Amino acid sequence: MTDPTPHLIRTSRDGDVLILTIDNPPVNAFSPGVPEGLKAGLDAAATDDTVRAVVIIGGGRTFIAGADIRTFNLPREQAPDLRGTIAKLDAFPKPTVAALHGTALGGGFELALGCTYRVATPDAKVGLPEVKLGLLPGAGGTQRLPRVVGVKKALDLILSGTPVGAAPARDLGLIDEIVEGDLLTGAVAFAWRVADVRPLPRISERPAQPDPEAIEAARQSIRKTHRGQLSPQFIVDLVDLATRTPFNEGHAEEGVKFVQAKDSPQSRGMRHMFFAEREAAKIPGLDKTTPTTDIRRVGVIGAGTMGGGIAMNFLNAGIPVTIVETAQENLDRGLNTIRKTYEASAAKGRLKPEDVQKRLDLLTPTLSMNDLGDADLIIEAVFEDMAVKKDIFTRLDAVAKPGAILATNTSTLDVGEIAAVTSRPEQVIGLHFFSPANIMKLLEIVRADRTSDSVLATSLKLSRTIGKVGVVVGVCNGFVGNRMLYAYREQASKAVLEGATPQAVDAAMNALGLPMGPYAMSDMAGLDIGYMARRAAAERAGQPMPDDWVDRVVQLGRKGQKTGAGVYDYPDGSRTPVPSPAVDDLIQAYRAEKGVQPREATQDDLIARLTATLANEGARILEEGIALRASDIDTIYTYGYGFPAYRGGPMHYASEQGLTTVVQTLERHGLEVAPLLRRLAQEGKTFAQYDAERAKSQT
Ligand code: 3H9
Repeated sequence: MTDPTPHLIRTSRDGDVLILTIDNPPVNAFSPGVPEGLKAGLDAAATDDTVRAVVIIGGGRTFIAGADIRTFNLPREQAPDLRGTIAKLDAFPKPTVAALHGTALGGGFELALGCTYRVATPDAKVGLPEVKLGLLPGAGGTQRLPRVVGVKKALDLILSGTPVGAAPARDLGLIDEIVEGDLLTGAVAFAWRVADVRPLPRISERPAQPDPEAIEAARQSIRKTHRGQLSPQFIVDLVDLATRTPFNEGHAEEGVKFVQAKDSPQSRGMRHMFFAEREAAKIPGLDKTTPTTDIRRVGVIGAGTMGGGIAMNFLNAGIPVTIVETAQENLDRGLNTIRKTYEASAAKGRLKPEDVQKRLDLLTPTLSMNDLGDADLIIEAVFEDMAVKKDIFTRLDAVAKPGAILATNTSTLDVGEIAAVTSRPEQVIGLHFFSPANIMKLLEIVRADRTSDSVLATSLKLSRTIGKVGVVVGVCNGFVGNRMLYAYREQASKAVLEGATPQAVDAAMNALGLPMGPYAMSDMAGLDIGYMARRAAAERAGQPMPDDWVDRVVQLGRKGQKTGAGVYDYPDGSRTPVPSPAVDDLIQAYRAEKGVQPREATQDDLIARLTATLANEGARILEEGIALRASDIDTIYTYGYGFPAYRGGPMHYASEQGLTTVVQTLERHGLEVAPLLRRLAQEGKTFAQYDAERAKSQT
């Protein structure tokens, strides 16, 4: 037989089994060329009497990892026909075997479910992660999965989007056989065994049992877990539908809902985040040839909340840590917190009990910095005081071995100034973790003026090793995330001065999808922290501290949840914010003092004002070269500050609103518009276009 499939599919034969190999690296996404090749191969095999069965397998490192996400912006007629390809498989007159390795995800797994059989390597993973892109499985997944695993399990898998391993997938009936040894050989052997079995076991012909309780429970749960999101609601409706209609009807409805979800701003936002996160790892001037250091042992200075959390990242990754404190009491307290955190994880079943001790065994506590001589990376995590940090780095310079990376976890201070006290400023970098450092996924990697490429490349690699999303930023007060936070808080404060209540500001941000507004968040973190940072920044700039009603709240001794009172009251040790009459009085007196006549602000106006402020500060950060791309800013703000991924981060959100609208909002509130933002608005462009143009000019 001549090769009928010149596209992204390779065709071969093993006796009477036709093998279709998808060849679309790196992840065999279902791109244009894949459906054409598969369909042509199937058409040829259907009429060829010498073919008794078909095996579909992925070339390279994986089976199909899903529809090609980049094609979702194409006009419908140009989109690769995944649903049509699976329909062809479903109607195919001979057995089809999907041979799975790597990650069979989304449309890839749906294609496998459209085959008559599935075999997999022991380490393969299968799943339907579309919800993480604001989508739903749109190629039969919502209709086939409940027919195999039942409504409850199907909802668990599709709503979590978390892939499952081959063994649990086999136990669920999603995989027919696990192949030890060569996958293709095993798949062909399986195909021979089933070649004559009739009728063909088609999932679409099975019934799905109704489970109204599971449907109701899922509806309740997504209100909390996926607040404000569209696609999870569609998913529950469609899985329910699978139990009440013939396959074709449910499948048709799934197609309609998929397009609705795909065309929604929510999915555009989440798809933007998918690529933004991956783009952040690409730094102009660095490539695979940039040398990196192996980080085999880490030192952490400071066993407080931050130092302890930082240490845990490395212990979790199996990297030994030496942790240094100045007093035994502080060291003991820090160790105790780490132990308790691990024990709590084990109690919740998130960590095997034996792993608690294994991780603690990797930790060496000490009171002497001299014990850091064998560390490849040392991270300083003491309080924000330049003099203290300079002293530590001077001492570290004397103790650390040549080539060791010296990092500071400062969230505000000039990393270059800290580096300058050492004899090796090129080895110094900022690694800004976010609290709680063992949980938050963001790592701002602060490149100072003399940081070497190798130290930067090592830090980026390390961020992946410890499961963080590393984003490279430059030096300025607050770097990217905190600098934007300062501008946002300042604007929130002005909005309150002008008439909004703190709870209205928080409710607006909550409605946008942030888990907490600025005041609930400051109360939780400690109001005095921002106060001290502002005071220190003013001192550094040699200016008086700007007057702000929030600072007067702190001056009353109301430091947030920890003192039972901040912007809100927290009666009887509760963590639920309650509006405070005392703060209300304080705000009214403050307005009177400033001669401000309060006026109401609508929720939409508050959202527009605060998000415009974020984008405006972001635009300045971009202009100054502190961030490399607008998408990096989105990654930082989403992973570090709770901006909802389905809004795509503040820069993407501003582009969705239209940058002209954003400029008008800023002007309406008397704010100075960043020149870059004004220019893009005038040119009718988005921040994504700005990123794309810059990337082009750099190549
Ligand atoms: C879907 O299937 C809808 C259907 O239900 C219905 C349709 C009708 N498309 O992550 P990595 C790129 S929705 C396009 O660094 P890893 C990625 O951008 C889809 N490109 O590797 C990167 O490019 P670059 C459901 C994709 O080993 C490169 O591949 N599927 C896609 O760490 C390497 O990626 C998903 O949501 C794609 N689908 O992780 C799965 N996937 O080198 C999404 C990856 O230029 N993918 N790329 O930066 C993943 O979860 C991970 O990529 C995977 C590999 C686990 C596969």
